[in-house]
Amino acid sequence: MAEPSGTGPNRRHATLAIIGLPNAGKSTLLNALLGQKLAATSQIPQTTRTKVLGVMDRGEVQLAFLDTPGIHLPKHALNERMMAHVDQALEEADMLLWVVDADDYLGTGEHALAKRLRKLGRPTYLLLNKIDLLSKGRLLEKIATYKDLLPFKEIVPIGAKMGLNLDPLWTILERDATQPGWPYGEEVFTDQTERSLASEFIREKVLRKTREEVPHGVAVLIEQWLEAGQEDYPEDLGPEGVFIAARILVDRDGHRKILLGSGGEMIKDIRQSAQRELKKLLQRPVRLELFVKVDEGWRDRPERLDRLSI
Ligand SMILES: Nc1nc2c(ncn2[C@@H]2O[C@H](COP(=O)(O)OP(=O)(O)OP(=O)(O)O)[C@@H](O)[C@H]2O)c(=O)[nH]1
Ligand SMILES: [Mg+2]
Repeated sequence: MAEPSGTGPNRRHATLAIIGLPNAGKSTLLNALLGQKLAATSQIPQTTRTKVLGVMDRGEVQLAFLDTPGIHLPKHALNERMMAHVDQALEEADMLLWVVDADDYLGTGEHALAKRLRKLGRPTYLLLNKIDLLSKGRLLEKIATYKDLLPFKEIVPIGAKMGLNLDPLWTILERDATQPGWPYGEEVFTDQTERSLASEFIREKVLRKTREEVPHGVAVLIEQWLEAGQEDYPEDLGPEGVFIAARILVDRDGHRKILLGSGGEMIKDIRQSAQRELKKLLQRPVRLELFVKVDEGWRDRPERLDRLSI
């Protein structure tokens, strides 16, 4: 019979916050570590808006990873809430994984974060990400540039997107996870619901297909989630299917027009790729319907942010 969680005599754990500036590759790393997609990723900075838990049990060790929004100066209430998620993760974590884009230069954002982490004094690992974009010589230069920024526990070069050099990272984390017991049951993989994952994956498709100001003003609300037997469920979807209707909020009418695209081409494309992804996620037939709605100023309305669980 399986041991109940936390009771094995040698069981230990660590809670690790994955932190850093926007676009460093934090969510890509979370997905790579978990071997499954949990977090939306895109080339647009500020993709992640909340804290996302992913739990991995490896032998006696349980590692609880917290993906977080990229650290930036908040312009809207939305961004303030995003930064509150970072604060919370920093509070909860006993170890920090600071992900940097090693292909980018070390700037004021990194210096500000280093200062904050120095004060916090938590064991911090520097993950130099995107090593696929660097020559060995440049990587060595980068290590030299970063190494005196903080007394890092370790500096590990990785390539989250291709899963490069994750084995040494696992070895280090398993070695250093020393908190007694397991906080999560063996069945716990994430704190995200199917609905929240679905809305994030739909938003991801929007981010990947739009540019400039549009992605930052987009949010997705799941309006309907119907299974066989429920009223209005389209019976031709079969007994295993799920019908999902989602509303895409945009900040202004110009953005709505961009999202629809000429002759509705853009939204059709987004719908199709999101529907494909949701089928993979839910492992069942999915029919997705999308509606685009202008909700000016939603990023500064607390009740809207509550409804979006941000
Ligand atoms: N070349 C390369 N690109 C990567 C790597 N890891 C991540 N990326 C890309 O970097 C971009 C940002 O990745 P995300 O994982 O969304 O970054 P993030 O740090 O979570 O960003 P925010 O949520 O906005 O803070 C995406 O286009 C990724 O595909 C890598 O190892 N190599
Ligand atoms: Mg992210």
